[in-house]
Amino acid sequence: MSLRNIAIIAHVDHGKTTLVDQLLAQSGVFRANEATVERAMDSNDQERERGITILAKCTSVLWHGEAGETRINIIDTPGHADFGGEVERILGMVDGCVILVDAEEGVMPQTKFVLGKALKMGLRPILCLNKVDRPHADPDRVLNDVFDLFAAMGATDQQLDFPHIYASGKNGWAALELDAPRDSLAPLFDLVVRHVPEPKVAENKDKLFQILAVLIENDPFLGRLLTGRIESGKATPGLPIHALSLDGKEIERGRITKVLAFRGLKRQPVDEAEAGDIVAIAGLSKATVADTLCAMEVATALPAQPIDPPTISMTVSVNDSPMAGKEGDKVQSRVIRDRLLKEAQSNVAIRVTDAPGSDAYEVAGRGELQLGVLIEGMRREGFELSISRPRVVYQTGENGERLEPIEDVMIDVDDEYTGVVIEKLAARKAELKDMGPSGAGKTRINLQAPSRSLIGYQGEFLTDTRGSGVLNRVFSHYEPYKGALEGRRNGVLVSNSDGDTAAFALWNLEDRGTMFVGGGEKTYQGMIIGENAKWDDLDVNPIKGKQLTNVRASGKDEAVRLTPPRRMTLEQAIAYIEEDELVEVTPKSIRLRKSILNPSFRKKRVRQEA
Ligand SMILES: Nc1nc2c(ncn2[C@@H]2O[C@H](COP(=O)(O)OP(=O)(O)OP(=O)(O)O)[C@@H](O)[C@H]2O)c(=O)[nH]1
Ligand SMILES: [Mg+2]
Repeated sequence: MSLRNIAIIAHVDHGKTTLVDQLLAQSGVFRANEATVERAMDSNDQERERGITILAKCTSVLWHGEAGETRINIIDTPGHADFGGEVERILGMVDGCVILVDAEEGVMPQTKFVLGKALKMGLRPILCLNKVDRPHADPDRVLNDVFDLFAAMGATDQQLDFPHIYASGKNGWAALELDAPRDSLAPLFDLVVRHVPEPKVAENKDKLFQILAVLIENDPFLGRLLTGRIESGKATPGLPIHALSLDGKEIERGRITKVLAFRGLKRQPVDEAEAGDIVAIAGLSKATVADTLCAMEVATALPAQPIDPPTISMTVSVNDSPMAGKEGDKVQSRVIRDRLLKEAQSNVAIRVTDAPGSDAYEVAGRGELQLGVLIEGMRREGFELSISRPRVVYQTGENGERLEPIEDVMIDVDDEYTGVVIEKLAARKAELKDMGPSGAGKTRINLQAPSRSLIGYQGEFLTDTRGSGVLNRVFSHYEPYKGALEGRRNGVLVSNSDGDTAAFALWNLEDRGTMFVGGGEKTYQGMIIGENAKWDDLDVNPIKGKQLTNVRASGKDEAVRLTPPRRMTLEQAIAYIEEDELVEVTPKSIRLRKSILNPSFRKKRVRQEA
């Protein structure tokens, strides 16, 4: 039986996981009762809730097509830039890839990013113009754009001659021509089998065993599982192996305890797997991604892409607010530390170090969303934490100068909001690259901006564009530090007392700004309860209202009608706070606070020059 290894790559939400669902369904791996779950590969809670893929996952199908029977290993990759660090390593273990592009949205920043990686690895991608069913889909325009993109990215002649296919993953069809029948994904399966070569390494079957670990996870029963494509030899349970780091140092010795092959949504222990196949290996406990697992006789590591360095970090510390310990049961510094270290072991993109000060840890990762996912996960496990404002991780240039990460930003907005968006981003030291109409009264704006200036911008952007704008960003490169930036323009309203908020008191405060809390909620001195309409911070009393002698409304206290408070998600809260503020996270609440609760010890906010 022949074998193919492919990865599905695309910009976030262009339909990778949905397509994989249908590939699984049409190859018959679901039993009747399994077929009902949408995006079955997005199997963890946060993936399902957020509707995005966080972890790359492997699956495998048997396809009986025009070329007979073929096993196809398929890797579904995350499209969001925060989780894109693994894509390059994943592309290293496949022999082909399908690049999906939404036929309505067209080429997006992450399309460019993943295509660039694929071309660099020498792969010959298959272009899948997806979501052709969408009302404004224009697959031929998008095909042209992608061709230009291939050319602009220095594709070889062979790569430029890429095959393309039209599809609606959701509706389960693919077709080589727009007017061809739209009845199944068979044309895509057959194209993969025809166009993607068999794994080259398959000829190394009789050599010594070697595999490069590409994905890592922890299984409650089997312990650490390392997934990769067997580079040479055979994997069999019981085989003595050792793990070598990138530089060839031995990390540990052990034995393979299980070899797991991917079969649909399941993994199946097998007695043997050969060079070329993608499997998960159990048995080692220290080896990680980018390490080589190999027979004892092998002394050199396989070449690997080193792990990308983290770009942002934040301080995680114990919750020391007056409400500490009331809502969660994991509150001690030691428990937090153990949990963070455990995360860093199985998530190669996260780094944890002790932070200055007591009971605080520096957690670094690839973006606000990635860190948000970690904190949200901990919160659900019962943790209480304090989180600082994220900072970018600087690098040092050759001459000792400070370098900061710069991102490509691509924005689609209704024409009328173009002005405000450009103005805001210019103030954040973004450079306009180009802009132009993108159809239907929208403008597309391309910029480059320091990552630093984008922390917290998303929320403001949505407000400025009345929720109609779409902002995409992806890491580009490092540049010399661009100088200080203007901070948040508004100050905050800070509670000056402990107790429950009173509706009347809040009603009185409404003309000061926007409230973050409603009536009857717990508050404490130093807690941020709203945004001041002015630039400075204001200590206010949300507990006791002044006598409302001048109010002639319907009279009764209970009749006070409050504007609904602005509720922030965890990520929004983390992005909102300033240097001297914290987010208090518990299983039940997300509160904003001043790091110093007592106003007499707090530094006054200084006016930011506009
Ligand atoms: N109209 C239409 N919608 C689709 C199609 N395929 C997927 N979608 C929708 O697009 C959204 C994103 O789909 P996903 O499959 O999660 O996209 P993804 O590429 O896996 O996203 P990430 O893994 O987060 O990068 C979902 O709401 C799908 O229902 C399609 O062929 N047509
Ligand atoms: Mg997905």
